[in-house]
Amino acid sequence: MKPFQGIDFLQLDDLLSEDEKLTRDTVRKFVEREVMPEIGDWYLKGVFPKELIPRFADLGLLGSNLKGYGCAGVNSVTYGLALQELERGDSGLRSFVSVQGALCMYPIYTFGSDEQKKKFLPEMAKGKLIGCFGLTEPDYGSNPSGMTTTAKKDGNQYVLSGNKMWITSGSIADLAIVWAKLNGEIRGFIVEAGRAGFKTTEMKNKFSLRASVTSELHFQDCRIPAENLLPKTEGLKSPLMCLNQARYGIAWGSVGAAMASLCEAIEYSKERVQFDRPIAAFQLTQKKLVEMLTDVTNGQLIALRVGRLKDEDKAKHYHISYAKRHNVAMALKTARTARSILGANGISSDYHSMRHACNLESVYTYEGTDEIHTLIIGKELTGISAFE
Ligand code: TGC
Ligand code: FAD
Repeated sequence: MKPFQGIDFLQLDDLLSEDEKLTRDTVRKFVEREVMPEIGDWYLKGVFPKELIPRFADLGLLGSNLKGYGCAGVNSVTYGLALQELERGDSGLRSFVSVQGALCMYPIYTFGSDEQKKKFLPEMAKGKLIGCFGLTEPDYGSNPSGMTTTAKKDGNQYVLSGNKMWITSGSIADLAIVWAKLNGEIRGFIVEAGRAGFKTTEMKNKFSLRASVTSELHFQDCRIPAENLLPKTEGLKSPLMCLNQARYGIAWGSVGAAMASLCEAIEYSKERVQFDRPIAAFQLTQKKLVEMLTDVTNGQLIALRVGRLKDEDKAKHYHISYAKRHNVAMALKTARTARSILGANGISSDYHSMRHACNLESVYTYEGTDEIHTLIIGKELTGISAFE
């Protein structure tokens, strides 16, 4: 297979700075050399490649858009382009980096005390401490405000009880950012692995995101020091602010998975001969490819525009919902269409589009389902909330 060239039909590279392109190309080469030869095997075996964590750190990918504490401090577009390249490898790798940076380092950075920031962020940027983010519960997914996990103050400790489910990196994490109700208000807590009363169970039987660890977290009268409360958290708004960061990254990452699928389909269709002609010569195939190209290019434009808005501090949560919703649905459709162009070969792990499609089924659901983002945008459009 040829090295990945990307897709840039509307010459969007002209809108990127040299630094942005350099980061994109560096991560692209890393994925080409260190991910693509192995990813099919990792996926089939259901293994997350932990050996890549130091490489993510070397490349400055962990908390890369945060400033100080050993983080790279890049702008939102550079951050997005890096996630695009990672997810062109596999959504599970992008998931790991999103959770570490947007869902664990960001809340410590934004809601933490100076001591918490100094203690955790530099080690997390180096990949020496791994984080997970526990919001979802067995009975509260789309509606996290109903969560039943509680925290109670007892002297200079908090006591946590409850269960979290579908938690990325849960069983390999050194610390969990856990959202629980304290006197009825949602607050964030840092729970270090190994605390008495805190256990994790890996969820193994997945068809999707197989190269990523997904776990349940169990808290049974788990005592943590009072200083592990994230002091500036207040209500559901705090975890939703973290989700904005991660959803933004997904808007770029999903473009990467779509670009990978389109490139694979173009290349395959030029080589595969049926009825004495490459299948790329058939009008129906060309129509599929052109529609995929149009969808991918629209996704690129959306990600770039929302990235620039974010860098100007003008991105609202509904802009991010728009980008996540459009780009994930677009990527899922693109990956499925690419798989159809590959015929039976498309179901083999020698090719990538079907793995992307299987992964994107999770991406369509996590970080707010497609329906939830539809309703967030619907609320902005009409002024009426469908949730109340
Ligand atoms: P609602 O009353 O609308 O809002 C409560 C407060 O929050 C504010 N707000 C936001 N703030 C920041 N960012 C946002 N996106 C916000 N959305 C709302 C809102 O203004 C209000 O503030 P205030 O000051 O008035 O208190 O809350 P609601 O209970 O009606 O819920 C709204 C809803 C449904 C949109 C929200 O619950 C939601 O987004 N649900 C989806 C849950 C979700 O996305 N879970 C993701 C879990 S983490 C995950 O999936 C990680 S996957 C990781 C990986 O592997 O990549
Ligand atoms: P439900 O909320 O039960 O939804 C089921 C269906 O009902 C969906 O189609 C939904 O859109 C629809 N629905 C619900 N409410 C409405 C409504 N008001 N109007 C219309 N339709 C509605 N969570 C974490 O906290 N941390 C993680 O690290 C994490 N990682 C994940 C990794 C993977 C691989 C997966 C699959 C999930 C992960 N999640 C994580 C959980 C994820 O965020 C939830 O699955 C998601 O928020 C949806 O919740 P649910 O699965 O309970 O579905």
